Amino acid sequence: MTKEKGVKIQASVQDRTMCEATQQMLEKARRDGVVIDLDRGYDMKPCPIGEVSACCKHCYMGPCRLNPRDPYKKVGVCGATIDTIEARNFARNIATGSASHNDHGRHILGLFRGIVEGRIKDFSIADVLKLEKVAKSIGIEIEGKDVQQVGLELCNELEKTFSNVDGEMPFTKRAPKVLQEQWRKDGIMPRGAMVEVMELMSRTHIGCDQDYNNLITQISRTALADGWGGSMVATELSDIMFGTPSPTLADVNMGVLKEDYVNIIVHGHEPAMFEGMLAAANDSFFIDEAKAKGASGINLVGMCCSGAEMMSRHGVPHAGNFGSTEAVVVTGAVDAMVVDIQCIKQGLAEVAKCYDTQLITTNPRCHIEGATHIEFEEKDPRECTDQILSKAIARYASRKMPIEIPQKIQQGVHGFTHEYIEYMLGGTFRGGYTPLNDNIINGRIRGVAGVVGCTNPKVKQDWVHIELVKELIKNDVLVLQTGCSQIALAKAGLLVPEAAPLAGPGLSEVCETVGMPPVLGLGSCVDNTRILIAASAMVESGGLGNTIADLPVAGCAPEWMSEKALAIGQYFVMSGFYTVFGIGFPTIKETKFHDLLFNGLEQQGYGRWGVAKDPHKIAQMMIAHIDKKRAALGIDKARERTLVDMSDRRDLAS
Ligand code: NFS
Repeated sequence: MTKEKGVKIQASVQDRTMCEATQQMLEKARRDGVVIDLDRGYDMKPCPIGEVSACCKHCYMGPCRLNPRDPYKKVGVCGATIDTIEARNFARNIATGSASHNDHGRHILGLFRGIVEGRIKDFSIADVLKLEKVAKSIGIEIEGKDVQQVGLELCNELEKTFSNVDGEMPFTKRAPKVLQEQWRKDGIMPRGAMVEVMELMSRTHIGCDQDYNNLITQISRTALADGWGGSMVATELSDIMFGTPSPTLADVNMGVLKEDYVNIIVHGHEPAMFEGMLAAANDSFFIDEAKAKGASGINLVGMCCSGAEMMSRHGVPHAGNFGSTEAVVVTGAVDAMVVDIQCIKQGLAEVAKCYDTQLITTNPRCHIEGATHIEFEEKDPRECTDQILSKAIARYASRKMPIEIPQKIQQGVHGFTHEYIEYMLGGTFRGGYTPLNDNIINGRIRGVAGVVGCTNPKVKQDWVHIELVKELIKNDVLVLQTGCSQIALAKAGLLVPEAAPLAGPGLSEVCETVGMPPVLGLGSCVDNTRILIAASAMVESGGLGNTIADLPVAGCAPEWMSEKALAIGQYFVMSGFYTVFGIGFPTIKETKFHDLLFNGLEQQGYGRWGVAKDPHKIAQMMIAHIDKKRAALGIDKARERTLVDMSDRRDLAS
């Protein structure tokens, strides 16, 4: 076993993570002499200049470094100011984040086209109603057309999401009218993702766009091309092909691994590969094969975002979030770790080697040195999945490692969607967002928050997520979640209706009446688009203003780390959300570019950015914003009255 050079292990495992299963595995890794990401992360001292984006390496006259403490003292060799440097760096982060989601969305569209054109036989359309609803939402006439024809027309229309060079991205039609008008007026209505990313990359070349006020337009257009483009295409088409989730009970945490089973973890972002694995793992041939080798069966579990999707759609157990992907291998119980794209740490290769786990890459976009590559193709999924199953069974049969599985497991309800929220609050006959809006107007629900995104080993894993969400619900803020944040709260036991008493009096009353948890899990990171649709439906329902920026809502990525998270944050801001990031932000507070992001955009009628490290401070900032919006809508008084009523009622009862 190897120990990485130069990594000093000082902090206790409790300082690294809130997750007890991950603590146990971190302890074991240290005993075994294996260094995993949680220790590498704490030991890394980030470059203080790069951390706040005060350096530029866009050309080879540099790299140029400015002084973060006195950012206007110097300029780059070409004369670039701190504002240009920060804006260009931010732009490239957004370009990468948006490109990642759009590449994923384009891939999902390719699969959908293969199905409707009859070339791909192993997948099908699972939700015809949703297909028709989505088609209608972007103006496709469905009357008298069969499923295949509607599918084909939807395909051709959504292709524009990526290939348009002018015109408007199809799903932007689903945004509130006022917001669409604003995007047009400000020249940030996204056209096609490829052209937006290309233009942003070109404008950030040395000697091109050197006014941060002009760069922000293309930054915003590229970010919107993510949220209202590739991410939304991925969510909607995945629902159509694999089924729209509805509340499903699922187990979360490392206790989902079973010592006497062949354990296979799928970790990544492509639901098609996971769906293919699920079908193959249920094949009696492989189950018999596993039994012949002494196993009780095959145990397929997920991690990270595609894991969150499979949990929502099929109740597939989930072993943990981004911060636990290396730690879970330390159990010795993982026979195969199967990965596709995005958020896959290269460090997995070394840890997998130490514990004799099969690390298998499956996507042509993501190979890892030291891993076995078995490519997954939708037109012949079994070619890949069957090889994986054989390798995992063989590894089970020759297990040499001692096995230690943390006995931590938590049940939760996952799989809420904007469609289900509509049904849950309104019922089949009067489904709609009116009951939610009414509860916001009468003050039982103070506002709605989206809490999403990664974990980051710069802070104690899960801690900021959990503290923040607890504080929000205590203050009657309904919380919608996705991705690794949702898993953090699921492990903490908040995704169950029984968590209602942790909420404030108004929210808990609504939860108890409806039988829902105060924290609703919506799925993976691309499923953040469900929050955009839900917010648009709230505007449409009436009583809460004319655009998303009027709503008493806020968003947060408490432990963000990726460029995708920045792209998501920017599309939320440009859709009207106040969006707070934990950890830190790649700008310097005293710069004009920072001021534009944190104040200027709001003055233009959009949302704005916020940043704070402490979860209680973040909660205060989000609640203050929600209250500001309530006051602007004139519904702040209603809430005061409701709260007096509630406490009066309690007084009477005591
Ligand atoms: Ni989203 Fe962060 Fe990754 Fe998913 Fe998890 S780390 S930006 S939540 S798995 S994409």
